[in-house]
Amino acid sequence: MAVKQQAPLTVRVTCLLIFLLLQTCRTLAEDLKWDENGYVLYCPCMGRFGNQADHFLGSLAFAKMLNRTLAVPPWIVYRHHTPPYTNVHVPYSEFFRLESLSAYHRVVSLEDFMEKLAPEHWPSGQRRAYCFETAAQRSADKKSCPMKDGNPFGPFWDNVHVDFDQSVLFGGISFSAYHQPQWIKKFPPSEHPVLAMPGAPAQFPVTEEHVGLQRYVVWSDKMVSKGEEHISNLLIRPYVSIHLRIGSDWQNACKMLKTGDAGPHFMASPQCVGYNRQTALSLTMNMCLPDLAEIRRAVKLWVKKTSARSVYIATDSESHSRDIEKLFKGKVKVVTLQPDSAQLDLYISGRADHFIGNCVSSFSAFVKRERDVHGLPSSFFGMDKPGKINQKEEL
Ligand code: GFB
Repeated sequence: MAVKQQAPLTVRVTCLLIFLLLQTCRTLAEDLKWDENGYVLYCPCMGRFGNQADHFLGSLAFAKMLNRTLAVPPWIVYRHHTPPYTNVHVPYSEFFRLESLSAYHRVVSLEDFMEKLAPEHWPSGQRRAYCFETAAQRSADKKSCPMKDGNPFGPFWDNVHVDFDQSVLFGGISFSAYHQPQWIKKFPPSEHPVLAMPGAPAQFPVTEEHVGLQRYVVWSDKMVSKGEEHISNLLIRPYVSIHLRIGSDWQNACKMLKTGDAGPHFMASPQCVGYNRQTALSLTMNMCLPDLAEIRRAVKLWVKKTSARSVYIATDSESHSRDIEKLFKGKVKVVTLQPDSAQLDLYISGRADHFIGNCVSSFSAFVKRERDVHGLPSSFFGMDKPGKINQKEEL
């Protein structure tokens, strides 16, 4: 009699787990049901990662305020100097867990919305764009929302194969909670199921009340394992991470401080000078564009305070790693990633024992918010204690 041989237990358990995983994935994908409360769609068309992240938090809050599902857009990554030389649209879930957002509010990825819901519920021919009357002034007939005019607008909607058929204009209304009743009255979901906008329905920088939403922006498993691998292979704890935002575009932006064209509220600066315009601290040049002396001073201070054994440098330009190495006569390991990766820099900085950021940069602001969520300490160049200008600079 032939005896039927069974696969070893480990193989059977693995197969069962794979089967269950596939089933769960299939259920999640098939479970997408149309939300009668409506949707918010937008293009993260302003700025690069840090700007888009600030806008994302406000947009999430806006969708919740209107009780609509947020169609989470991909990140727009600009590749002007490296192949493919066009914008890359990176799905949100490549960097972060989409599921973690659900603890705050209902979300669906824009890609899933387009693939699974739009064909039936938002078919082409019935796609309305919503924008401020002032934005429509830029169009040729002054009545159309400039949804696809230029870069990154056109490529963004082309990426999900969307053309707009009609425009709905509005005015005298803002994205803040103050105008919630007007939004609901003006655009009931029964008549306006999909509010698709040319830009984020949010302020930049993120408002103080929405800073805490960062807790729902949780790194994807892939990013965690890549990031942790880099930390354990390259760094020795405790480590201090610094963000050097010193490239040419930044040098130009910070010139506005010298010419007096920028007040204390300049780009992401409310994070360190304070959100209240009346009581905001002044913004010094070292807080925007720290010189080498300030970089060395701050690094030395925090390495000493934390007894750091390594320093991680995230930079958009020069790393100054030699200068920093010299400060510690080879006793502290100095690390910078080559080739650089914006998201790995953010991840590694987020996990450091201390972080020195740039007060004006929204790239630094992402790290600062995440660290605040986890109760980890941060400071800024030119501001050792957030909310208190360094003594010497005040003079
Ligand atoms: O993130 P972001 O909006 O911050 O834009 P800011 C800066 C971009 O520069 C990042 C790169 O998204 C990265 O692509 N970058 C900056 C870095 N610092 C680093 C770094 O430490 N490591 C790596 N790998 N990349 C705003 C822009 O930048 O600055 C606006 O969004 C405008 O469009 C303004 O240009 C002047 O708030 O610093």
